[in-house]
Amino acid sequence: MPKITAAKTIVTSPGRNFVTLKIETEDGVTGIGDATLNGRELAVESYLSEHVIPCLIGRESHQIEDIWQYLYRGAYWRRGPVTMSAIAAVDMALWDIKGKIAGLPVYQLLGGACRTGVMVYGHANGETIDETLAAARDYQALGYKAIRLQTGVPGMAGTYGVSKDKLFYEPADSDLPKETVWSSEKYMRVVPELFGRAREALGWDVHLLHDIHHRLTPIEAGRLGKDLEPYRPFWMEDPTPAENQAAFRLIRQHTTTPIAVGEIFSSIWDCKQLIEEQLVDYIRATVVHAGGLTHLKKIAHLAELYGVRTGCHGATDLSPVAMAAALHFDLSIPNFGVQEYMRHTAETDAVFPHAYSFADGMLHPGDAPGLGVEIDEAAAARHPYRRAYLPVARREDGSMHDW
Ligand code: KDG
Ligand code: MG
Repeated sequence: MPKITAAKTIVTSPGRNFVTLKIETEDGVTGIGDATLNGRELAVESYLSEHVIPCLIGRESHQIEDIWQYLYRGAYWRRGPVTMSAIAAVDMALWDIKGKIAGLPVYQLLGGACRTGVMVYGHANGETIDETLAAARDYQALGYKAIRLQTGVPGMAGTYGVSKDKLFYEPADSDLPKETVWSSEKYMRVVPELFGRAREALGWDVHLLHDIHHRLTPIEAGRLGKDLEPYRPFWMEDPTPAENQAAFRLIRQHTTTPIAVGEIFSSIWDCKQLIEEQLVDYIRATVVHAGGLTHLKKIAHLAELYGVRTGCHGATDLSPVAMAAALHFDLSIPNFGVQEYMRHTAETDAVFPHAYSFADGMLHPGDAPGLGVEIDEAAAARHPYRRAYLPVARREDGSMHDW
């Protein structure tokens, strides 16, 4: 079994920051993993360089589960986004190496394809409902079967999900956190209107999604879900902060609008009650922030028992390496729901050449051995790290709110 002989991190910013771990075996096979944690990139980089890489050298690269357990249990300090993103990067890189040695794409190692492709959703957004609907029509023209709709809220500048550049929404765009203003009352008036107009303009043969981004109280979320029911949304995402998993019981009592949660979860323990009590319909934990493929498989298997499907996070702050890993995972599990897909810029794609491709509303990871993504280190070096924070939100009276 090939031993790990070297590992290093690569930090690059082709339009936005990415942290990549590269592991090499004694046979010269290399694998890469994504370790990007938006706005906290160097914390994960340092955790990897200072605390993880020294423990990897000399280990058997094929022993993916044992290395996962070693890094998780062996740290004593468990879970949390920094630790779990670092473990995820190691895990992805080891699956990549195993696939390259086997000469197989990773989805074959995970059990083989359960479907012909991975249905993805794109982000349509605009300052006004008309702009959002125009963007949604562009996505329909590109072949998308599922579209997320976000619109500006009258009377509020800088609404979550509304970008300057239509295809490349990027919220982490300032050297210090930008302050935005939030009003749940104003927001809750505009979203049902958006969905009503969307059904008139786009018809019923397209899945429509919406991200609340942790902004509402449980009872507010229950009311918004009820108001959206006539328009049959595919899901409402992150309706309320999820630290208190029991809070979702209240939302469930009031609405049949499906609920998706989990993009900021880092382990199966964050999902456990939501899944076991069937308080959500889609679990959005993703490969880079929830411990890699090894851990995400366990979350998906638990969800399968309770009829919960997956809907992995796939914003642009997940690098093409994490996107590829998610696609191998999505293709191989029975309870896949949908995959988020925000297109990366051409600059990012040039740093991370990849085998996955989009056609007819679906992504496919391709059949290159391993994950099917490489990092062009010379191109990466041309884009040095730049500090970039996500915004923060305050209510109209100046008090802090969840961004
Ligand atoms: O880093 C934060 C983004 O990934 C997040 O704001 C995007 O909520 C998001 C989504 O659903 O893509
Ligand atoms: Mg989200």
